[in-house]
Amino acid sequence: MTKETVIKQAFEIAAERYAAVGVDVNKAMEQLGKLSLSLHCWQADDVTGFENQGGSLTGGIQVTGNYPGRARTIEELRQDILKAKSFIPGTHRLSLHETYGDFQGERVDRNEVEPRHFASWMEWGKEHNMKLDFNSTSFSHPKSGNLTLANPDKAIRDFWIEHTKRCRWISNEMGKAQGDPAMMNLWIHDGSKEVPASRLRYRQILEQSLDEIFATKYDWMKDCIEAKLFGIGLESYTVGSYDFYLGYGAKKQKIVTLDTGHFHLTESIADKVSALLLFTPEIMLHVSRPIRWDSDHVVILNDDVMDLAREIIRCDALDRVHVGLDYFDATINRIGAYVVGSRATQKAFLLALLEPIQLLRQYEDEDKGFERLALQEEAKSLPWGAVWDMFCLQQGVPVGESFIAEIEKYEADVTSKRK
Ligand code: RNT
Ligand code: ZN
Repeated sequence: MTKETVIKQAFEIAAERYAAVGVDVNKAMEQLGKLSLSLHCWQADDVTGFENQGGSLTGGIQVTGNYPGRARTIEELRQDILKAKSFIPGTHRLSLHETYGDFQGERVDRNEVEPRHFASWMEWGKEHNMKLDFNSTSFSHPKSGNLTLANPDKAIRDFWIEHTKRCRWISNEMGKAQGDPAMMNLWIHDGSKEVPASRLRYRQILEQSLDEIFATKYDWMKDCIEAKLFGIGLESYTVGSYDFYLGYGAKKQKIVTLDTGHFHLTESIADKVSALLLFTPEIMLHVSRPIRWDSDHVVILNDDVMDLAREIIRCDALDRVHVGLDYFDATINRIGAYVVGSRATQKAFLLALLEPIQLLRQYEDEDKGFERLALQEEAKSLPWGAVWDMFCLQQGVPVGESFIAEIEKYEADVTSKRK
């Protein structure tokens, strides 16, 4: 039997097993095909960007490892992203940070950036069928310090307000050019190592800065605000905590970004989805994998990601949830890291789409607790892998582990030669 025949036969059998519990596998694959991930551009170069080449990463975030082959230029980054994309089924977006502009050797400070610095990205995105999302960048800059938008020093605060306003403008131009709003994520690292004398003071300042930033209305971008628990060196207090942004988002109808690494480790992010959907317009996700802290390990198919995807599907909210990735691992092949994390996220959504939800809900309505539990358990071992393989085959990307050798080849031919 050829590999293709094996995949097809396994799929036929799987389809029958799923049909027996009321699940249409073709419909699930069709829905999965429409789910675009927003791939984070910063996995390929360890969050370096193209602004101050050689400057160190600040803002309480850290990349560990020094595996050879980091993308050093915009050309290398684009080449790596296209390579990664070729192993990920479906059509995806690209999330850029402000520091990834095409500055062409010009020194452009954060309060001077303009849409023209992203013109080549917009063309590139169009050419490769990748819509763009955007992020303002508060870290890795001489004015970053411990406080940016929440800084009592008006000069510094105004610098970052101007930066963030310009990032919204850029996002809007991206959205307009691609005929689809760009998601603009606002995450700042503001906080302190020790407990401040007034937690309130900085939050009041941040609220005012945000109001000023959001005063302009745009049609082609959507504002997302990302909270965090703590940063390295900023352990005692984070101005933009979850409570802060949840409150702000609910009050001002902004999209709250849930980064799966930004909560206490036993807190369920999945449980937040249905609550946010009731009170905020949409949800932005940063899918990541925290190990003991916000370590940004490569996403794998674990319970946290499966629970999260399942909740989104159970809420029938694929059209209101934007799935971005956010991790950075420099200890392994970086293109491999993209592919493993992206495919794991997609697998979680496939599993969610294959859940025999009608039958589970029927049991629940009938107060049949044992039956519901038993079916949930049985669903875990239904042959979803055969559906995943078929999805990859249909989408023209490598099935199963066959992408490993291809990434090794790219490493031998391209990334290992970057010295
Ligand atoms: C940091 C946030 C933020 C960044 C990126 C680079 O903890 O998660 O989203 O990871 O903006
Ligand atoms: Zn994040």
